Amino acid sequence: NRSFGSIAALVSRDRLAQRLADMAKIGATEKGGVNRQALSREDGLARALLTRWATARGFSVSTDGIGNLYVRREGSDPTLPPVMTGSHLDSQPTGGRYDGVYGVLAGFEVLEALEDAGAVTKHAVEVVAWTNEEGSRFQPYCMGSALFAGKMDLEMVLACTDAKGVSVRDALAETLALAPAMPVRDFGSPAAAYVEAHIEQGPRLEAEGKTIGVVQGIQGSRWFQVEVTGQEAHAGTTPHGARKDAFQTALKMVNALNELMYDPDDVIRCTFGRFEVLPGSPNTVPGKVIFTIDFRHPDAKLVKERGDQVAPLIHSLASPCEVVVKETSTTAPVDFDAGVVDAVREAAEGLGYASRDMPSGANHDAKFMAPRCPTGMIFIPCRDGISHNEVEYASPEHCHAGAAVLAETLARLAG
Ligand code: HGY
Ligand code: MN
Ligand code: MN
Ligand code: MN
Repeated sequence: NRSFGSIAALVSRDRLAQRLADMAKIGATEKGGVNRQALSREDGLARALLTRWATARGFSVSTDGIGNLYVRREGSDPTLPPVMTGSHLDSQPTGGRYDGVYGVLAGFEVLEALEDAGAVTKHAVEVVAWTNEEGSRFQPYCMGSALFAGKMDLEMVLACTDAKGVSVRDALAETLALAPAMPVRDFGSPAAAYVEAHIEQGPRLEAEGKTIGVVQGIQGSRWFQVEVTGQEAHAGTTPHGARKDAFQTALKMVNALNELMYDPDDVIRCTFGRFEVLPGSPNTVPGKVIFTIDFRHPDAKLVKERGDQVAPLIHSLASPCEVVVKETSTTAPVDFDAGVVDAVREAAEGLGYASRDMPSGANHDAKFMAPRCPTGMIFIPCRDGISHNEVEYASPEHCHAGAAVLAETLARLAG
């Protein structure tokens, strides 16, 4: 009962740009980015703002045991599962104004366009703001979508603590208190499909002058946390032969891991994002080092085989210190549903946007939705391909284009 493009025509570039600007005020940093870490006060304020916007438009809101925030526009057939979209409101400590937020607000813009059109969809359409996609403050990442998909245990997640020892359980209670009370749903409610819009966080679309990325899937990734324990000692009096120097031991491990992960084709990704040397005093031999490993690759076999060598290699280099290696996340590569991928490509072509098929190097909540229901993603370019950085930027035109493609894709899937 709707012609192609009729919903996209009501997607407003300026309304979306304004909501992105309003949301970016929460946790705004000096350099124009955001620090809105998972289950922080800023995260709670962002959820409260989205909740206010949703109820002002007559959409219903609900949450679940980990604080995922669902904004729902009813369909004509309540027996059908919703078509879902969304992303995350939490950010890196020095994050940008678009990573995650764009997908939540592009989804919200689609709900508004459907409402403005007085459109009747068979399926309800829901926008989700997933809890802790980033995994920066609390590991593992994607706690919200993983629990929704039945891939993590709630008690284990609630017991996770940040570097200061604050638990997810306590942080969640504080965050939820900042938004109005709302109905709580169980995990694992059915979904007819899930489509997530996101900035590319890489340089390809911009380099090729393409507006839309038709995402084929997401590479595999394995995260480790390594704790090396040696013995604090006096820097002036302790012979090197008598030291249990946690830094020197960790350094050997990192050098060996760099060799293990060396890839002349530059496809492997291996990042030591956190590296803490304690106590951090110039004249005390380091007694403890904590470091993280973020290893990724598109090939499932290589992710398994190369990833399985990490812990044994680290243990083989531990002496004279002690070492504990924790694997905090393991996710295999996922391929998105061909039907949804085609729907995204046809929407982009139908609306006249230059597009290209491409993989995702970044993890997304769509990784956990893919085994649950037909899933796909839409990328838009971001300037210089920069993300996880306060200078992250996507133009209003590209934000609008992604939301228009999302609108037509969701309208088609919602019937
Ligand atoms: O780490 C990731 O890939 C995601 O952007 N948080
Ligand atoms: Mn993201
Ligand atoms: Mn991110
Ligand atoms: Mn993500």
